[in-house]
Amino acid sequence: MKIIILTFSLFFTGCSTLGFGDFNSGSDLNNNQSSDASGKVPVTFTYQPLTGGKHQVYIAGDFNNWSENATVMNEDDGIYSVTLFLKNGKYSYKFIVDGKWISDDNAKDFVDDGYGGQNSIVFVGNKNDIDALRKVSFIYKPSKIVKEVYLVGSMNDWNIKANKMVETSKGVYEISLLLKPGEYEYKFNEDGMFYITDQNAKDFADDGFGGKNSVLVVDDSFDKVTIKKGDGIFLDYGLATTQSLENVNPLSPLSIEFKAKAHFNDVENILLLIKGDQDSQIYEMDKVADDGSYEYFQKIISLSSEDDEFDYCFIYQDGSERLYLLNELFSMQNDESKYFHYSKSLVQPFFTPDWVKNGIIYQIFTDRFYDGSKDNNPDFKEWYYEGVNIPPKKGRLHEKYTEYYHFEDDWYEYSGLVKSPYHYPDNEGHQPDYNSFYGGDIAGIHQKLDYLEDLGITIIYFNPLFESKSNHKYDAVDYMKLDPHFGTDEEFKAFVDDAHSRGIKIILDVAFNHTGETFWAFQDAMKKGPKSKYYDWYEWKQWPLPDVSSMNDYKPIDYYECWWGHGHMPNLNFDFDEANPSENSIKDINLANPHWDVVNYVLDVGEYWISDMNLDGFRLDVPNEVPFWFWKLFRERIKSIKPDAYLVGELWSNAVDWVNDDYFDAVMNYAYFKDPVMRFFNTRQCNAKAFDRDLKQGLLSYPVQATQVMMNLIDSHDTFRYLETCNGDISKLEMAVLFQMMYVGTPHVWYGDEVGMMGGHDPDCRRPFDWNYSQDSVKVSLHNHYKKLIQIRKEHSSLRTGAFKTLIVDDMVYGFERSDSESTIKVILNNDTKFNKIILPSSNDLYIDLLSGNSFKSDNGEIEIDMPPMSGLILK
Ligand SMILES: [Ca+2]
Ligand SMILES: [Ca+2]
Ligand SMILES: [Ca+2]
Ligand SMILES: [Ca+2]
Repeated sequence: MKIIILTFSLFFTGCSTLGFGDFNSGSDLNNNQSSDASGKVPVTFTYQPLTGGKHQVYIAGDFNNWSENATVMNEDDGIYSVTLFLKNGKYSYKFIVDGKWISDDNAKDFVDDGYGGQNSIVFVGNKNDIDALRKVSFIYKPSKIVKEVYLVGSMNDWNIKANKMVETSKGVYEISLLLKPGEYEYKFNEDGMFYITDQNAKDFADDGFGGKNSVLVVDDSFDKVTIKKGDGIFLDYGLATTQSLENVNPLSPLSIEFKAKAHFNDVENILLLIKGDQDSQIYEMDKVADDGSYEYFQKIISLSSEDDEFDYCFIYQDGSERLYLLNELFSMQNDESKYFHYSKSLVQPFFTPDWVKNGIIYQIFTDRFYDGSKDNNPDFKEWYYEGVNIPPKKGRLHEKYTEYYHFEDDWYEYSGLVKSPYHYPDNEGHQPDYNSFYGGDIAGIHQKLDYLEDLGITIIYFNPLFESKSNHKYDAVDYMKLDPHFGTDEEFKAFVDDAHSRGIKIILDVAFNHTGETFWAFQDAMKKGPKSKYYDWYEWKQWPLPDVSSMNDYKPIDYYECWWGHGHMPNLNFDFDEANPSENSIKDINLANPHWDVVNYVLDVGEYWISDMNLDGFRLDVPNEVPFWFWKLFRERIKSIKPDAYLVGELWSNAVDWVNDDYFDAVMNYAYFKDPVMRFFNTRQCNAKAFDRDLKQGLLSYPVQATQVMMNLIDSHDTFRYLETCNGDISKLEMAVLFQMMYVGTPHVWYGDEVGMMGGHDPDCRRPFDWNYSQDSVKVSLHNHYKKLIQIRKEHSSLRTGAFKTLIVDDMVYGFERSDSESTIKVILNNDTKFNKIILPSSNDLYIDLLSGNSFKSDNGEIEIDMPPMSGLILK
C-alpha cells in the first residue's frame, strides 16, 4: 500500500499537478562517480525479493539488447545486485525473476512497455541534460505533385494536421522539430490522405496495416536545445503568431479571454499589453496549466461595450529581457504599428450550445435498439434488393460480389455478425454481415423513451436514418427520406415532439462525402452515362462500367471515386476543378469551383432535417473528406435556422482546425478522451501522470466552450466495445464511467454499454440491445451505477461547466477537482490493484462521498481514507 498525501498549499494558480509517493531509493544509482576512460560510469542495480529462498534473477534493458539471460544478478545477504558500466544516457530495463518480467518499483521514472506494463528508467548523468530537447529535421521529396505534406507520427500522436512541412525548394518539403530523446515512428502524409513511408530512414517497423512506419532514434548525436528560466533567452519555435481563437477568445460579448503559451520552463511571466486611446494597460497573465511541453497563460478582460476596439500585444519576460509577440512575428523590439487589433468583427465570437454543456448523449443504432413494430420489418421487396434476397442453395455460399439481405427472427442470435454463414469466403473466414436486419425502429425507441429518460439521457444521437440498402444506412438511397423500415414521417415527428417535451434533444449522423450506389443521382448517371444531368455529381475515371460478373478483380475505384474503395458508396463531387480527395483541403471558397447543384442540394438536406423534422443538430461523418469551405456554408445555413444547433465532427485526432466558429462546435473526442481512458482504465498501459498529460493536451488545445461540448465517448459503432477489450471486467468499465461523468465535456453512452454489452470489430459491436439485462444482477448494478453518476452530474453545475484542476497524479491514483461558485467536488480514483491510503487536509470538517453516501470526518486537520483497489470517491 502507498500513502498519498495531498497538500493544498502547494497548488499553483489554476490547474496544476501534484503527486507524492513513498519513493525509497532501493536501487541506488550513484551517478556522481567518476567515469572511466571510455566515458562509462558504474551503475549498480539491486533487487530485493518479496519472498525468501533462492531465485534466479537477471536484468534486461536497452544496455544488453533486452537479453533474457546475458546479465545475471548475484545474491548477497538476500539482495541481488549487479554493477554495469554505462555511458551517460537514459535506459529502460526490467528484472527477470524466476522467468517473470517485473519492473523495478524503486526506479525514479517509468515508461509504458507496450504490453500493458511498465519499464523502469534510469538516468546516467544529468537528467536535464539527457532529457534536453534535440533539433531534428525531416526532409521529403514526393514522387508526384502534391499540394501539402505533413509529418505524422508518434511525436504528434499521429495528428494529421499538427506538423505541416514547408516547401523549401521546388518539390522538397522540410520541417524541423524539437524532440525529446527517444524512439519515434512516423510517416509523411500527402494532401491529408496518403501515408508514405520515409525510405531514407535507418529503421522501420510494422504499421499494423500491412505497411511500414519509419523509425527514428533521437539521441546524443542531435543538437541539444536547453531551455532555462531566467537566462533572458526565449524559444519561440512552434509558437503561433497569428490572431486566432488560440490567443483571443470571447467568452461572452463583454468578457474576452486572452491566452499565450511558452515553452515549458522558459519564461518568468507573460504580460498582456492593451493600448487604449490615451494610455496603455499592462496586465500580468496567470499561468493556468502546463502539459510538460508548454506552459499556458491566461487573462480575462471585461469590456465596457461590445463595440470596444483596441490594439494589444503579449510581452514574454525572462531575466532582464523582453520578447514581444506581435501580429505575425516575435520581436525583441516593441513596435506599436504591429500590434494585434481587437474588434468584434475581427474576432468572431464562438458560442457553443448550453443544452449540450448540460447534456448526456446516448447513441442509437436504430436496427438494433428495440423492435416496436413488426409491421415495418424489412421484406426486401425494394428494387435494390432484387436478386440479393434469395438465400444460397443449401450447403453453398454466395459467389463473390453477391450478397444476401435477410432478416433475423431471433433478436438474440448475433453469431452472423461475426461470421456471415452466407458470404463468399474471404481470406480465412467469412465476411461479417452488414446485410442482416433485426427490425429495430423508431416505434421501438419511442416505446423505450421512459427507459432513456429514467437513465437520465437528454440527447439522442442517431446513426443515419436515411432510406438505405445496408443496416448501417451510410449508403443513402435518398437523404430526404426516413428509411420506411424505421417508420413513417408521422411516427418520427411524433417521436421527436415527445422527446422534446421530455427535454430530450435529437441529433442525426449525416454522411455527405458519399451517397449509396442506389442514390437517385448515381442511378441516373449509371443509366444515362455522360448524358445524365447528374453524371458530374460523381467523379468518373472510366466509363462505361465493365460487366462485373465476368471479372475476377473488379475494383470500383478504377472507375469512379468511392469511399475507401467501397463501390456501393460513391463520393460526391463538391468541386469541379479538384478531384477527391484534394478538393477537401481548400478553405477559401474563392479558390474552389463549387458544384453548386451538389452543394445546394446537400445544404437543403441539412435544412430538411433541422426544419421539417425539427432535429437539434448533426454528427458529421468523415468531415475531413468533404471540403472545408462546404462546412462553412453548412454551419451558416444550419445556425441561421437554429442558432443553438449542435454540430459535431467525426475527427479522430487533434481537430483544432475544425473546432471554431467556421465549422464545428466539437468533435467526437477519440483523441483526448477515449484513447487516454482506454490506456489508463482499460488496457492499463499508462499511469496517472501520462493520463493527465493526454487529457491536458485536449483541454488546452480547444477553447473552453468547445471542451465543454466535446462528445466524450467510451465506445461507438466504430470501435470494439469497452468491455470486450477488457474481457468483461465490469470494474474497469465502472472506473471509466465514473471518470467520464465527472470530467469536462458531454458524456456519451453507446447504447447497451450501460447494461454490460460486449462485441468486437463492427458489426459485432452493433448487437441487438440486451433487454434481458434486468434478470442479471451484475448488469442491473452497472445500469444503476450509470444512472447514479448521471444524477450526480445533473445536480452539480461544477461537474458540467466548472473549472478543472488536477489534484493527484501518483502511479495509478488520479484525483481532480471540479469547482464553480455553487460547489467544489474532489474526485479520487484508485485505479490500482491494491489499497491506497489518501490523506486530505480538511478545509471541510466533513466530506460526503456522493457515490456511497459515506462521510469522512476530519481528525487533527486531516482526513484519512483507505481506498480499496479499483474504487472511486466523489467528495463534496
Ligand atoms: Ca529562457
Ligand atoms: Ca420493426
Ligand atoms: Ca471534384
Ligand atoms: Ca470527398
